[in-house]
Amino acid sequence: MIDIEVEKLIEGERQRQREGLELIPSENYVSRDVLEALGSELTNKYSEGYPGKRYYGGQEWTDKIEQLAIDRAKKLFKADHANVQPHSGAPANEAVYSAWLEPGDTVLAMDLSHGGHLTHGNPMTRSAKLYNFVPYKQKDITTGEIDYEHIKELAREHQPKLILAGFSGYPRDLDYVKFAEAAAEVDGECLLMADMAHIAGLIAAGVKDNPFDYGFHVITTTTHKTLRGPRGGMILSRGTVSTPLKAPEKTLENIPTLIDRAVFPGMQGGPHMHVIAAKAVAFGEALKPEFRQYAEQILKNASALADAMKDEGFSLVTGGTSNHLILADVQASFGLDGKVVEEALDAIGLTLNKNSIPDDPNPPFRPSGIRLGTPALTTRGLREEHMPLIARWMRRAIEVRGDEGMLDSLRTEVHKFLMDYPVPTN
Ligand code: DSN
Repeated sequence: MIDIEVEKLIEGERQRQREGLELIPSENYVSRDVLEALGSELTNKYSEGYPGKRYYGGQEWTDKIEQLAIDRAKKLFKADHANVQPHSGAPANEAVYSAWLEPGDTVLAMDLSHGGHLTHGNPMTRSAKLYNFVPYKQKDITTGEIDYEHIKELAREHQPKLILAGFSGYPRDLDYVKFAEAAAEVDGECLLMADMAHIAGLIAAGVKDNPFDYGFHVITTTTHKTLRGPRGGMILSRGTVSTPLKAPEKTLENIPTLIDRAVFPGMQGGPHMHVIAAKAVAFGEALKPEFRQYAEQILKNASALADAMKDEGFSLVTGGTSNHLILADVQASFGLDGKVVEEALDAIGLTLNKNSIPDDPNPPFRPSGIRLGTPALTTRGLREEHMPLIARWMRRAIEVRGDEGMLDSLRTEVHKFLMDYPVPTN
């Protein structure tokens, strides 16, 4: 690069990623092909519209690229339709809301502290100001079991237009059949939407259930978590795709068309074609048999890490994990808040995030928990046998926090170990 100042900063981040271990469950290391697509000339191009129906000329290559991303996404998730243009997960969710709901309509979604996402009705968000979100929770936080009977009651009482299954901080599986039963309690058409951002790669690989197999109409996701693609979003749907001149009627059958119109021109302008090309690359990688092995290993590693953390004295929310992520109550385990633990681990090159636990008495900036996961470390080739070592480092860092010398020597140990497990460069 000619801009040395920026180059140095990027190099710093590259080194941070190589020398430390990424435990944030929503992060990953992408392939060289994904990086190359992201850094391509496609970033120069405006392509408002959809393949074959654009508002600018010069689309002979971009049309093919977007269509390839769409076709691969549909195949991966058994969808009738894929919109690969959302810039990230939050706009993908907002686009579905605006495609289907009218202001004031009711949505059932998981409570934030019980594992839901900000865009699932946090009062600070724009959608929460427009729509009436009614939260559901876990029935038993020692097992993580969702209160499905209560969801049914809420559906009967509030007659939601949309029921949302999905999470960003929930370490267990969802029972999609129960959500479909709740939707059946609604008199009119109720959209079943799954926000699968965290587990999209696991679904694509076939190691976790696909909500479409249980009657869901829409899946939203990001493309950069377990799916290991570029930072971005996507909306998959079941229904009929058409291109009417006027807005189609709001029916479940018309959902794909309603979504396309909600994304563009409803919410976004020009799609990021370099990101869409990188999505196509990532989807191609996820279609390969090796990706299933990768997804299986993520789950094995998460389960082994959860066991090892328990051995080291961490109290785990729901008692363990059934997916790629782990939530630990560090207040209960060590009398410390999540911020202190996050900083102690940062000091030795282990990156995770502080996180609220269900009905957390502590504020979000000093919550009682930490959240971590295994997608990125699995990409580096780590396996079950390495998980006790990570759990031990975590406990040691907590014990010696504040002692710079001890933290430095732990950091060196982590770095040396990781030299045998480099960030893949192919
Ligand atoms: N920020 C993402 C996560 O870390 O789960 C969700 O949007």
